[in-house]
Amino acid sequence: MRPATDALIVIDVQNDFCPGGALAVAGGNEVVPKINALIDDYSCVVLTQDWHPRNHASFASNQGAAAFSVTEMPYGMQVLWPDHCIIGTEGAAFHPELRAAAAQAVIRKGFRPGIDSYSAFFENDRTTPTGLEGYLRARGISRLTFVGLATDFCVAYSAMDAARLGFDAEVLMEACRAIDLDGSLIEAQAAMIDAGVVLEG
Ligand code: VGL
Ligand code: ZN
Repeated sequence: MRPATDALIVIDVQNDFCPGGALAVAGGNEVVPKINALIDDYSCVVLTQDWHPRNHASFASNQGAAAFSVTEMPYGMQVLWPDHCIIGTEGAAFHPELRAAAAQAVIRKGFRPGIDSYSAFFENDRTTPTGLEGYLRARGISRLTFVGLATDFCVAYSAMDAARLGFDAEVLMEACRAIDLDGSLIEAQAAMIDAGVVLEG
């Protein structure tokens, strides 16, 4: 058992990011047994859930643009995604084999139509908080292990924000899978190391 100051942060292990889903990550389902095996070691387990309204600005279909193209939003550059993780749908549900009932908190993100939210801590403007920081600090937690989907987007943004906020942040790479769009995985790995995130496994 890890000390009470440690938390496991499980990023977006949802049907739409697994094979057969709307924004499938290769091997996304493979993280599920690995994460399930870690859960009992942590006294604090938090899940994040990508949670978008149908009119979300990050959907290519709402911008008349091609999926995986890039556009400029008021808050910066934004990849336009296939419609995914729509509020209340099966695609937005956690993978059925994930031990989701063991989590004490679920942080939903990306529910404001005009702004995406990769990080578990802040929306993509890098300033609007999700509330996770306060939750963890109130519980006296200082060390975070990140696992889940996708390594190069939501996991990386979350781990880098954690390091920036002063948490000890590690990413267990074997329990993550990447989208890997135009070298985004290599870039994200370098950026995480620069930010002081420890990459394990
Ligand atoms: C994610 C793209 C869009 C992720 C979420 O979970 O990494 N990526 N929405
Ligand atoms: Zn999303």
